Amino acid sequence: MKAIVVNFLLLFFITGICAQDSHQLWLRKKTAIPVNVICTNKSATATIAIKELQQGWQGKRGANISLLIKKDKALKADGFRLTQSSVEANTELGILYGAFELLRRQQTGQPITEGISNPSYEIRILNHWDNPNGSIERGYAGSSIFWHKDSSLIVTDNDKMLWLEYARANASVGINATVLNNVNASPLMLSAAYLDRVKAIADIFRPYGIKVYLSIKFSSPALLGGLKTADPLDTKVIEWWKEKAREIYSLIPDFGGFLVKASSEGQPGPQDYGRTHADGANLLADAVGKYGGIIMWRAFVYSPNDKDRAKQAYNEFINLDGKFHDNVIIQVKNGPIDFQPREPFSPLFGALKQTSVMPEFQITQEYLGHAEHLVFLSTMWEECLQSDTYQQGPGSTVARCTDGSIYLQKHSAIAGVANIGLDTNWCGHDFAQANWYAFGRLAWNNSLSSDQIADEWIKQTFYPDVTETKISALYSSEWQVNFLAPVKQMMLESREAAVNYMMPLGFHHIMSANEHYGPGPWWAPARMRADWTPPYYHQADSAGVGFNRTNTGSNAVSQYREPLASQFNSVNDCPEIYLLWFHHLPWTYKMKSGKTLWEEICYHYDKGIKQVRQFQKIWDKVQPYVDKERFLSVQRKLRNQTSNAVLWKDACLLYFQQFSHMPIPYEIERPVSNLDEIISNDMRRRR
Ligand code: GCW
Repeated sequence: MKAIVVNFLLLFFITGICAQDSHQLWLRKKTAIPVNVICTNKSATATIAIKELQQGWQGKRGANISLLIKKDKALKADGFRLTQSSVEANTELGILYGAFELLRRQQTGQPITEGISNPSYEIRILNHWDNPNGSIERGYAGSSIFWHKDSSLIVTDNDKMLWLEYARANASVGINATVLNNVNASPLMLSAAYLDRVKAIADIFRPYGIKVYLSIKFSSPALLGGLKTADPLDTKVIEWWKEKAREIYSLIPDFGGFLVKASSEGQPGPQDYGRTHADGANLLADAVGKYGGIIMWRAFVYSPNDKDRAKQAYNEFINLDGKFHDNVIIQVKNGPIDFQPREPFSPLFGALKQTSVMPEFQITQEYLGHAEHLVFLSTMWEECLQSDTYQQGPGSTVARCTDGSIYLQKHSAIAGVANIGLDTNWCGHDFAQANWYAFGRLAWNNSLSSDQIADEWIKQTFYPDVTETKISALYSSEWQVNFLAPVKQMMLESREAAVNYMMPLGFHHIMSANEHYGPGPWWAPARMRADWTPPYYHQADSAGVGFNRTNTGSNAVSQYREPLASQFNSVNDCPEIYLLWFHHLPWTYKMKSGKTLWEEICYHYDKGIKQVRQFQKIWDKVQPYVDKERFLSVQRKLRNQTSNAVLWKDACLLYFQQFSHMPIPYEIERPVSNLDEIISNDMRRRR
């Protein structure tokens, strides 16, 4: 018996695979090596930095490391300077971020070279779409960590513990702000009882440098304040917001500001009173301005005043450029429609030249398989950030148009719609944690590569626990070849795979209605607003498929700066990844590969399935390197992902075949379901 126990322990230590709790994210407990941290600052933030270094140090035993706050003109905001033996910064938060960077480099085997690191964006913010009853719009990882299911506002010890862990995780990647509630906002959020809870959250977040923001309902002065109107030019309304701001800032002196979804999808807004977005945003900006508050005003609007939804946000905002007050930032989704698996960048980026503009990414996978599919979104965000808008000549990337490199914007920011809930692993899927991580890293440095981000995340999240002597061995070990490399390859390919089996070649918005999981290109109930139905987007008929946004169609191409407008307009020059976004083409259209458009569509769906099957193989093979709990959970999800990918392929190919009247190429695996069954199952779910 004794021998069995000894053998078991030996195995445990050799492999180093202890059942790591997925709750720890990329911040797994380590066997720390002693270090001597020298720091005269005793603030709460500095104390956290000291503790983190002591608990996570993987460098030289007994090293001296000093944390120094000193004026350094090369450093921006909470940036930091690293040397072999110190972290220097202008602020305490800079020290904390520097400490986390030092630890990250040690744990990921990157050299500690001397140099500075400045954040790309001043505000790096998560948006939680959490409701006061604890539900989360488009949330797939359980209920809210901020609001209880029974709507109770009592702050429990468990709440405090979670908020602390959440703040620490965010600070470790440089996220410094968060919006605590849904953009489809309840007016309740601004009532005294709710503000008390917001204060409790803010107090816990403060040492970690996380500022709290709230989403507001534009009609709050009427709904909460009992006024007759919420007209932004009404003096009583103006007073109401000023008074509300005073009340909030007396509780939370460093309150960040408001996020606003107005005149969009049924939400009230300034347009209800014949006013503009600028009137609405400036009203709020003036109320919070004297306290240093910010208004993030969303450009996700699409009143059907143009036949092409993709053009509407640009049309509503472009003439308001320069009309917003300095503390307003216009928050723009990456693409012109709505977080689809692939969209070209929104033409508002770079086009608004005298207004601060911030990108909004969606970390939660509303359109990308929820918490069931393994999809690493970093590559999608990288694609958007690196897209060239040409607005100020070549090189005017979305990143540079929003981070202050090109335009003299007063504030710079970037938002990510969070994928966080009460699930033990926070995000529902163990690999969805990588998307939270990636958002933070890109917000800090918008030119990081997805390859580097995935590399860092895997090393910190799946690394076997190592000791001082083993760390270097591990970097040259088979772990890299057998685990790191294949898993990284899977992550980096995963978004393209999802595009292939869901919406390849520029298809968009053909998912099933409401829950946005699975295919639904047929869905078009009578009397439904057309631009909420898939046929509006794919425009399939016997003549062909795709949305004509060229100058013979909606002319959405004209919202892009040359040379892009001409490039997107020309069927020969348009990148094939956007082909059906911009063009309506015959099924027999000849693609660059020599195949017909129909064949190319078929091969893309098929490729997507092959890719996911390959992911299953990769994952099954890495079993010896992962703890059982995470291995089985990811394995099960990959199985679901594959069957969902097959459903996507069958549904889309069989549906579109009704128009193309062409055979599915014979070397491709045949559909395993019938279209009428797929549709009737979909309808049944909906009833
Ligand atoms: O994508 C759509 C979602 C809505 C969301 C909206 C928005 C919060 O389906 O659930 O509402 O976008 O971004 O406002």
